[in-house]
Amino acid sequence: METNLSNESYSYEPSRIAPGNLIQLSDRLVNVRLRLSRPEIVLVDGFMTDSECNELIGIAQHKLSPSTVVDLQSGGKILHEGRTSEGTYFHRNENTLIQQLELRISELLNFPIENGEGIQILRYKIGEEYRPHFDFFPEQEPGSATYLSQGGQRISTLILYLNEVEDGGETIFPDIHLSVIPRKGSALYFSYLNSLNQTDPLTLHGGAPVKSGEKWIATKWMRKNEYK
Ligand code: PD2
Ligand code: ZN
Repeated sequence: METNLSNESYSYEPSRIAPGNLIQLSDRLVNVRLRLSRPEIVLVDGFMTDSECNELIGIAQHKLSPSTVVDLQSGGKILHEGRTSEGTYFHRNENTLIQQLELRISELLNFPIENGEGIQILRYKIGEEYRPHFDFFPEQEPGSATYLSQGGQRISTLILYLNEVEDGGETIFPDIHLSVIPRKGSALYFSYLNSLNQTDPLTLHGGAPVKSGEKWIATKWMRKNEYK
């Protein structure tokens, strides 16, 4: 399969996320604030409590290391000037908070926990950014093979905003001219793989440089198949 280059060839399918302004999950009622259908983007408020956000930052902050990107030739992980944050991962089920979040995410997305990668935490300091990129793996590149062999292609991303950013740090979608301003406890979902294995080129996105304060997020990527 090739990554499609024109939006015309991506076929949009019904959202996995329930309709309505309020979505009742087993432990929380969350508020939908924005829905876009092409590309599919959903913004939800009240996904995490302030204390959950603080706790997640607290357990991540002592184990950060410089973020990497995938080298498309070798499949290795390399440092890159386009991604200057620091980050860390938690395995699925690693602790009680992670377990609760995994369950909540799987209920919001109506998708199995088993298809999720471990939650990634990122911290951006002033000037740090993640330049526009796709979260799916380009299938024609040799370096993608290792990643695709475990769980298949990524289908969607959920970004959880863990703090308020004084200035900058928006999640940007340059091709559709959209900026999402981080809000503590909110969740931003976007999906980019359909049942025909097409990937949506309109989901090019990035993390704009932080201008003042710090930015903390958690990212959950879902795969097409079970991820071990
Ligand atoms: O920090 C962000 O807003 C951001 C932007 C783009 C995070 C990611 N991508 C990611 O974790 O993939
Ligand atoms: Zn991304």
